[in-house]
Amino acid sequence: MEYKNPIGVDIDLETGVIPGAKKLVRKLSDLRGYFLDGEAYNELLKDDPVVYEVYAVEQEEKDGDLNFATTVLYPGKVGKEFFFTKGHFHAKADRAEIYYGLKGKGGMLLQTSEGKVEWIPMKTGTVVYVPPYWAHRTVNTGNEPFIFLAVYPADAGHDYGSIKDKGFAKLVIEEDGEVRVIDNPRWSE
Ligand code: M6P
Ligand code: ZN
Repeated sequence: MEYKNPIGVDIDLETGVIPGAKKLVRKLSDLRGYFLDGEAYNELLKDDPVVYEVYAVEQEEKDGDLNFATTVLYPGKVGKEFFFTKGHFHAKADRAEIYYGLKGKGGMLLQTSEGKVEWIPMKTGTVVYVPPYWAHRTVNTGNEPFIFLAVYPADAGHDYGSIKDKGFAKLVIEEDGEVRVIDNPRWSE
């Protein structure tokens, strides 16, 4: 038996940084086609802001092992639509995931391949269980970075395809100073 070494790391709860983790940066230009308001997207693209960063500690893609990652999702909007992560199904679609809110506020959109959708608000201390077969996207509805931890099977993988093509059935927007979860006018099953 080959034993791996256990890991203990301290997440910086102010910045979300996991020391030694692999850092991934997603800028607005990486999210082309994701937001409803194309004009607002092109305008903001001149600055190409960072939308989110991921600090991931990942293992080989083996059954039974676990990965963990923090995400720092910056505040911002494209038109009325709050900044969000791309969102994905798992490549192994039956793999579940746990999210834990560390800082800021936002929420998670979850959706099945049949288009059933749920919105779960999140703040510091919120745990979200993502069941098998649900796509998931996080949204920052506040005005500071929304930071959370995710724990997921090492062999889950990411399947971005259908979300990239079709989006979610709901959009999370700001209207009259309120957070609203509305039907996506461009949604088609
Ligand atoms: C969480 C986890 C990661 C994921 C990241 C960003 O940290 O679910 O697996 O990569 O969020 O989300 P996305 O991959 O959808 O851009
Ligand atoms: Zn996931």
